[in-house]
Amino acid sequence: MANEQRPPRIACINDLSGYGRCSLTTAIAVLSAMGVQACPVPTAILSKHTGFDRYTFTDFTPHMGAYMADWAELEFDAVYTGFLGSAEQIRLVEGFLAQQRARQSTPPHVIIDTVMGDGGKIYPTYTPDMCRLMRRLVSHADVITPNVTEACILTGTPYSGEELTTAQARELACRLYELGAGAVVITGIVREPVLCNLVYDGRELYFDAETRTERMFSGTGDLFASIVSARLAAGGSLPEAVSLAGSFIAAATRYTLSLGTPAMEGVCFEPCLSRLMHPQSQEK
Ligand code: PXL
Repeated sequence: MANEQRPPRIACINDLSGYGRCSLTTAIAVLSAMGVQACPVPTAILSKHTGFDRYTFTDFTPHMGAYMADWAELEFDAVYTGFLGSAEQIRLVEGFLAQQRARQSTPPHVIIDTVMGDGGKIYPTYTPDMCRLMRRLVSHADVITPNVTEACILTGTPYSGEELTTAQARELACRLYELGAGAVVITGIVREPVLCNLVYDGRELYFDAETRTERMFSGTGDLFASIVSARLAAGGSLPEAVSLAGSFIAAATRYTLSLGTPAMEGVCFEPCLSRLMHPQSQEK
């Protein structure tokens, strides 16, 4: 739990994509707006995210071990992981989690955003060995936030689109939960006319619904996991965190649609950040 003398502190292990609003640029902005100290561990440095036709990619794996070892005396209220670019990085994250657990009497919240794919396709950087290690990594999480594609990959379920019946969604959530995380949130399930996030903690299962907008934007998964991580680190409950994340993304997406910017540029969330500044006062 956060030390009352300072803001909550989160280690954010994710890539830095210079353009396109995702991963660390999103996490740092959102956490800061929510009064949480964002401490980044870059996994890779890209000029733009991989949805663009052209980008540069610099793998940060060789530097991550020393970087995180240098943090051995620091204590984090949460560890939040996103895009991991190699099998070695997944092992390094496991080591960092073990280091943090060994240090602290109250272990950190662990939020693993299983960034592995989208739209039924696995990202080209993801190898079968990384999938195996990611299945192992999620067993250390308090909360995992896969989209439907990632939920299918993790559970070996054939992907048949983002639209799921209640029975299919329940089956997917139960199979994910069996991988060992404390709670599972499957994001972006289409249940016309709404878009849902399914929450399952081994006891309760429910859908948190938002109005569906006509277009989808990249980086919404990063917004979602960042908001959930910040609320949990600040002592909020998972249902409250999921509801805040869903309503923020819906509002910021509607605003972005009104601007007419390209989907690749992500959600223009910056002018909306004030909605996150006092989340307790935000009603749906
Ligand atoms: O938003 C997920 C994400 C994170 N990091 C990189 C990406 C993407 C999605 O395309 O390319 C580098």
